[in-house]
Amino acid sequence: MKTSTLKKLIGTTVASLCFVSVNGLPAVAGQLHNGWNYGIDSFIDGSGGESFNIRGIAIKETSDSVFVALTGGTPLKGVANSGAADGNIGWGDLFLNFTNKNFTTASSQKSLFGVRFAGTNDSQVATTGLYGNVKGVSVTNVNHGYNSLLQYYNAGFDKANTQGTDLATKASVYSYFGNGTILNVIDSGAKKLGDIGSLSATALQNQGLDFGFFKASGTQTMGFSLNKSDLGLADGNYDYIASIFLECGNDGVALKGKVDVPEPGSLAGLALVSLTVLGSRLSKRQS
Ligand SMILES: [Ca+2]
Ligand SMILES: [Ca+2]
Ligand SMILES: [Ca+2]
Repeated sequence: MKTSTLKKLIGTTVASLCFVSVNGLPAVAGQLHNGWNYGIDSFIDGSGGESFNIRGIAIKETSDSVFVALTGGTPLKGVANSGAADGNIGWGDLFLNFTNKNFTTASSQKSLFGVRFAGTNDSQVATTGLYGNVKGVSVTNVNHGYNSLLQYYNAGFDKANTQGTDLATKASVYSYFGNGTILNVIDSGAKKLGDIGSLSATALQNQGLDFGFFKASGTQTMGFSLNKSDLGLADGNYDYIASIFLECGNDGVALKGKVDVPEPGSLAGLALVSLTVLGSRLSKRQS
């Protein structure tokens, strides 16, 4: 086969891969840019200033991994604060809700997934990682925080996009979280499903992350990756809502998206295999 024919074939394969990937992206929610799905948070709803202000969340999926990125003013290891029991206020845990029920229902039924990615926070699970059978519990009371979401809103933070662009109104936030206790870390009864990989701002940038496109870059950008197979989902498309609050409840953000779990040996998988084979043939020919 001529090299030009091979190149054409590879071109076709790449085009069909892109087509598959476009179809796998969320249809309604989020703001898509360069393979990432973004939820941009209000810039003026961080109680206590920029150290406690989230600016955005973004999620990207590949065939086997899910990447999560966060940006704002809160460092991964939190901020020293004498009002907190452990002298520090930082990030809570990230929750993933695939149930199509609201957060409070999914939490009380222990049907959330959760990720502890901040190794020094007040999570009730011992180590960082992905967890299943998750219920949320609140640690706002030991982090100089809000007793309820109602109290947070009444303290002057009734702004647009307080839970990001996907839960833009207070009514939609109350409908999802209720207006009571802010459940912000994984409870101790959760089951560990797998480890996560920590990702620096540079590593995320290399994955195409660009909060700057939305003028939403914070001074702190961090993230992690998890293995899709650790979620234990059968092949199919799954809508989810991802959400996170700081330990004090001083800010939070949510994102609606879709995860595609491919069937083993599916079209995308086969296309990827043939692309790899063709690519290696081509490079052999050229060498
Ligand atoms: Ca914010
Ligand atoms: Ca703390
Ligand atoms: Ca917020």
